[in-house]
Amino acid sequence: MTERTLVLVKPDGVQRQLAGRIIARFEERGLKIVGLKFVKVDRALAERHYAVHKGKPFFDGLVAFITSSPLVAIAFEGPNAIGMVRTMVGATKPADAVPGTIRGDLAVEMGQNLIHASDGPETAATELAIWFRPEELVSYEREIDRWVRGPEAR
Ligand code: IDP
Ligand code: MG
Repeated sequence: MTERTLVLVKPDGVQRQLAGRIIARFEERGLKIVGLKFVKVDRALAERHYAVHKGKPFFDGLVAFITSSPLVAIAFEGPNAIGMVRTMVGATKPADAVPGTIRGDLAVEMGQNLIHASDGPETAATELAIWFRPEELVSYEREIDRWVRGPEAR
């Protein structure tokens, strides 16, 4: 099923100048960019995005970090995109993230694990609405998509 999911290249990714490389990994896989923006996050947006973690011991540090410096927000679309992106991102704790995943290749610190990715269909819908206005998510067809849809689409 075609899905859309939210990816954030968090401030550590921008600071380490890895934003392009991280976006490229999803692009190379074949996921389609349907929204993209560079954002200096304020506290209200950070608290909305991480509302599920409110009250946890790491919440204040997480909000402080994500508001400290700009990030890149991307909406990706593709077959089973939500789970596919999570698999590519790897475990939250970089020590547990297997090589080949983005965190497993590029991160060592839990608080600087480079990426946020929606963890299910409900969160993807909620998070995409937090980060993008409807008109900022663009539907378009690539030439290769016609081959996926079958002969009558070509
Ligand atoms: P996820 O990013 O893999 O979905 P979540 O459990 O949703 O992981 O946590 C959100 C973010 O909060 C993590 O990516 C990480 O940066 C941070 N975080 C989660 N748990 C801890 C912790 O125990 N200590 C410090 N930071 C944490
Ligand atoms: Mg999460």
